[in-house]
Amino acid sequence: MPKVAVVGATGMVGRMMLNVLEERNFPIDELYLFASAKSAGLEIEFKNKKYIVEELKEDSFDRGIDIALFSAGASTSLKFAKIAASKGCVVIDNSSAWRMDEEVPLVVPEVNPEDIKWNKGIIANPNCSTIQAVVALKPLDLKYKIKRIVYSTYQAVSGAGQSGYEDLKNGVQGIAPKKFQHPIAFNVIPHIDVFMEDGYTKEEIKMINETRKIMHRPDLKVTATTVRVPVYHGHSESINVEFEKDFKLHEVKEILRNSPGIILMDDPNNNIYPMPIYAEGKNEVFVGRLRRDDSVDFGLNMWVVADNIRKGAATNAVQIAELLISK
Ligand code: 2RA
Repeated sequence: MPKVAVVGATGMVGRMMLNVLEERNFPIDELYLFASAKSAGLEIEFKNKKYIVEELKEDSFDRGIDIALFSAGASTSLKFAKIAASKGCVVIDNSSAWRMDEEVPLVVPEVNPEDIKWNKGIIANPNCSTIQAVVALKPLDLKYKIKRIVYSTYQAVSGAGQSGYEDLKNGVQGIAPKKFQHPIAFNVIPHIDVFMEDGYTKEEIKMINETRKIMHRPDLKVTATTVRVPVYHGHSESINVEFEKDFKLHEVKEILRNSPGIILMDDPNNNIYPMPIYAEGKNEVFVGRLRRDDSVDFGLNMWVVADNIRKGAATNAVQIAELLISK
């Protein structure tokens, strides 16, 4: 059984990683919890046993740790992932630090599990909004070959961490935001992460580049608009896809219904479609509102929702760890 570490164990995603490891009964010989000096000494319970959080240091991985799940931000990952890998540990990193590095596979287990084979000690977990999109798109790309994607996202405040969550909670009582640039309560903000020179935000660029890398389609035409909405948990996405080949809507539904990690929720006559309040706490990607886009030859509109802290982060990371130990 592997020795496992969670780095960033006290954060929102780190705690969820522990929940998911426990729920899925991931085999663990020894568990180590790391965080910054500020959180060191805190106690966290895992499988009815209390663990003390340790400060992450350069020698933290000198104990034969096999797998480390990192969710402590890009600067921590840049500093410590290579140190961990040099000691024989495989790092599954939830930050953006390594995602576009050519030496690092970027993996969604339902989409490109084979890419874990060429890891050199670091495997990157994609951005939450990308993960749920590619789970829904990959089976359709295999059958009809995607020509172009237009993403429009409606992203929950928890994607911005605990402080994003607090901004919404306080905002409904009229308290000014600390994390976001504007009030998020009773508002939507078309701005996630920083603006780049071309007018896109970094979140939008992540969706574009990561989709291409995960789907092995470097030239795929993709564009995105990413928006923060006053929802605690669960990112929603309107995805407009144009295929090379024609499709039948009933076939698309059948493919999605039978694809791993997807729950089809598409019964408009009964008001059934995915929504964040239903996706919260679940590990699957929910897909609905499927309809033809007749403004192009072979176009499809879809609505895709998932729990951003689970499938968009912790669950995907634990699934990668499961792939590693299943080899
Ligand atoms: C967000 N996608 O929702 C980001 C988190 N990685 O802010």
